[in-house]
Amino acid sequence: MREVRSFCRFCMPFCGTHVTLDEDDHIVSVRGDKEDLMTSGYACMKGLQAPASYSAGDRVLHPLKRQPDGSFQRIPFEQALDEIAAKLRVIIDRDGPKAIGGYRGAGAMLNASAMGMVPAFLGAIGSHKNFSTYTIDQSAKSISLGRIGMWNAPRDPLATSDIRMMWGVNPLVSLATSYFDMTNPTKRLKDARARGMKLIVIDPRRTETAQYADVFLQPYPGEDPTIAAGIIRIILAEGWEDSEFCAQYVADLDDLRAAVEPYTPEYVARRAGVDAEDLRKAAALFARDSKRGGAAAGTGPSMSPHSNLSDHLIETLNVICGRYQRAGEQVVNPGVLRARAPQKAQVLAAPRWWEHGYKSRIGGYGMLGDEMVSGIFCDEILVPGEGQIRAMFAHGSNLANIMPDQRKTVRALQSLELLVNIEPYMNETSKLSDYILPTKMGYERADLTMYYYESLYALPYARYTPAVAATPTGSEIVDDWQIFWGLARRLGIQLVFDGVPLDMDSEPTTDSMLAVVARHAPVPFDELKSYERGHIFDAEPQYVAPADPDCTDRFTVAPADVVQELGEVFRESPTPGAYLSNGETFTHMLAVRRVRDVQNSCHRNVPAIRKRMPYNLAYLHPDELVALGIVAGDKIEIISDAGSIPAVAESDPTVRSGVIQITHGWGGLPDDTVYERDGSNTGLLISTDRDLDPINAMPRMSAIPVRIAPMKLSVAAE
Ligand SMILES: Nc1nc2c(c(=O)[nH]1)N[C@H]1C(S)=C(S)[C@@H](COP(=O)(O)OP(=O)(O)OC[C@H]3O[C@@H](n4cnc5c(=O)[nH]c(N)nc54)[C@H](O)[C@@H]3O)O[C@H]1N2
Ligand SMILES: Nc1nc2c(c(=O)[nH]1)N[C@H]1C(S)=C(S)[C@@H](COP(=O)(O)OP(=O)(O)OC[C@H]3O[C@@H](n4cnc5c(=O)[nH]c(N)nc54)[C@H](O)[C@@H]3O)O[C@H]1N2
Ligand code: SF4
Ligand SMILES: [Mo]
Repeated sequence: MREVRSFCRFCMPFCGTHVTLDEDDHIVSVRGDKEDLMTSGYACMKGLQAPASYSAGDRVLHPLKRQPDGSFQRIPFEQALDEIAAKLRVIIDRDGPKAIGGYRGAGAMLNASAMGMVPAFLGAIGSHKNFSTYTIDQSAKSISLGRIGMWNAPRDPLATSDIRMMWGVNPLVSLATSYFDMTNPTKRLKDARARGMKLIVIDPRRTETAQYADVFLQPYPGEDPTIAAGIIRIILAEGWEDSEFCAQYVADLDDLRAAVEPYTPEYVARRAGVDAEDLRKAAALFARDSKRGGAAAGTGPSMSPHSNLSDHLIETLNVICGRYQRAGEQVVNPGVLRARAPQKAQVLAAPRWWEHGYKSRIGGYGMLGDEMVSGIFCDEILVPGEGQIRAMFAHGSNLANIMPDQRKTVRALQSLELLVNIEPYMNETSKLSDYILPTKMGYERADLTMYYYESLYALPYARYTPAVAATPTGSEIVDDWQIFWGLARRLGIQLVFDGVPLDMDSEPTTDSMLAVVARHAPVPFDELKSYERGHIFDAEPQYVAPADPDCTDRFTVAPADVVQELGEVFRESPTPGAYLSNGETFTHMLAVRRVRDVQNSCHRNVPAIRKRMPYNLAYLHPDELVALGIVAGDKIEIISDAGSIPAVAESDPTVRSGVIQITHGWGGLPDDTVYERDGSNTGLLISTDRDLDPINAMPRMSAIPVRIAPMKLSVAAE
């Protein structure tokens, strides 16, 4: 037995750990490293269960190929690549490169040598069919920046914030939040509050995070545009905005003022189910009583209808209150692995990226960055015609489980000529795949802390780890990037990884891939590797520079499409308890929510976790249970206009009345699910045939109108 230091790679904080290995270098146990520079010993249940997770019974130990009878048989890795490359060549010759697609999920993103691979591979082929979970997550953030414009320096950092306003985000559980600190967030929040920072939380649930709030609004889900418009209206009416900043940098403040005019405190309070006085308290605390710090949303607003409008109005709070760093102020995290960008106290006018360049044949949706939007993923596969996707690489994403509209997703995946799943486990997507190419798990590979999202760290921190654990005995498992490199070589195409062309003649190593990622670091790669616990690279501070003298760009807070949607929202005026959707009436709102024990669809294969959480419970306020005539532990059916799922009801006083919450990532394939064994898939309640937001095609994944039927009744009714 021996102990080594490394970091967990199950989710974004990458907690520093001590890993105990047996004589074969397999993991025996994991514990948090108290001396870790960022996470100070924090490690969660999921991370501590890594040994059980890595050796779970459904881990795929060899490349597998589907047989005509649906069973899977081992196939040597190189042969699998030969066969896949041959199929790709046939499809590309026949249908062109647009028939090849890729989809990245968390398994691809939390892996520095792999995360750039799908775009690199598709780019080399010449296909735009590059998707990721970003567009069923918080893609609204890109739309806000694209329409408001961007301050060329960071928002006010946590260290100097006297206020934070959190909309539908629960960092104390999700540990994955932008614009906070995801490394040990409970400690960070306590520390910030101890030095006087105030907190406003807006969430239909009194969350773990909301326990620390100075002002807490508990609205119905889906009312963020209403509430944000109401708060903006109060701020502007009272003159609490930063008028100097607005005069200099905001082009259309009067248009904004006019657009939010109908959103009076009384109207907002009635509609959103909050107290008008609390709304005023939130506005005053944010804008009048605080000078620095800002507002940001998580998945709550970004998964509900009008996701882009919500995020736009939330970011607008930062704009009108001038909550950005100014010239001369220190940039707290200028980055380590990425090249340092110039930071200037100036605006870059709204770029509206999606209005230029490639548009999807489905719905005319444009690109977000270099990605297509997930809301049309299934139709890109199912709808015949020029550009139809015929082959798909799922990379670290359990598509058949986590995509909204599960039945349609399964139908789409089954209709493909070729589905390759790059994935360590026999999950729902694996079961539908033609080839499963299993990969190493975190501790089994060398890695770097996040580079693409490194700005989410509160400090300029980076860390390298070697592979510390051996892959399972007798397995044939590779690093993710080897799959793409091997296929590209067979197809005779040049891979460009993170902007650097790879040698296509002799295979790189994982370290050489990581050296590419780290090429902008302030120290040579070998020095970076030598810091056993990583390093905070603060030797050369960066300061916000003054604006370019000729810069005249301004923020646009009230562009025509935003004003129009705000008008539509006003006209919608839903009635709590009687929500109309697709011609039917529903009594409750289903709101998304994450739980501590699992990460999306992962960790369901760990016995200790299943003991705590055998299936995904449906949380309701105790009064709601009484009103429904049920008790905790009763089985219910949750019915939306798209489908229905069974669940066991659980009493939870933190959930607002009128709201039901159940986490995603559970259930098996649609016709092979037993709730007590598998849980339920909430994607069955969502349609991607309708209810897609404009621009980002975000499906309605929260604020879903539902009704709840005790299971006995529904069985009798059948
Ligand atoms: N343990 C664990 N951690 C995770 C994950 C996990 O599955 N498990 N998933 C990871 C992923 S992929 C992501 S993207 C992040 C997400 O991280 P978060 O965005 O923090 O996700 P949640 O913890 O679900 O918090 C969302 C909150 O939004 C509230 N909400 C729901 N609907 C609405 C609404 O319409 N308006 C408002 N204002 N609030 C609403 C919910 O009550 C909930 O408290 O978490 C990551 N971390
Ligand atoms: N209804 C509903 N649907 C949702 C959400 C919701 O709140 N409600 N949330 C959405 C959000 S925000 C997100 S981000 C998505 C999450 O969607 P996914 O990212 O697809 O979800 P995960 O279950 O985390 O899947 C990650 C997969 O990567 C695999 N994996 C782990 N490590 C590695 C590795 O090193 N290499 C490879 N190749 N694979 C690895 C895991 O086994 C797992 O199957 O779900 C979305 N879907
Ligand atoms: S799974 Fe837990 S231990 Fe691992 S990085 Fe995430 S929070 Fe840290
Ligand atoms: Mo996510």
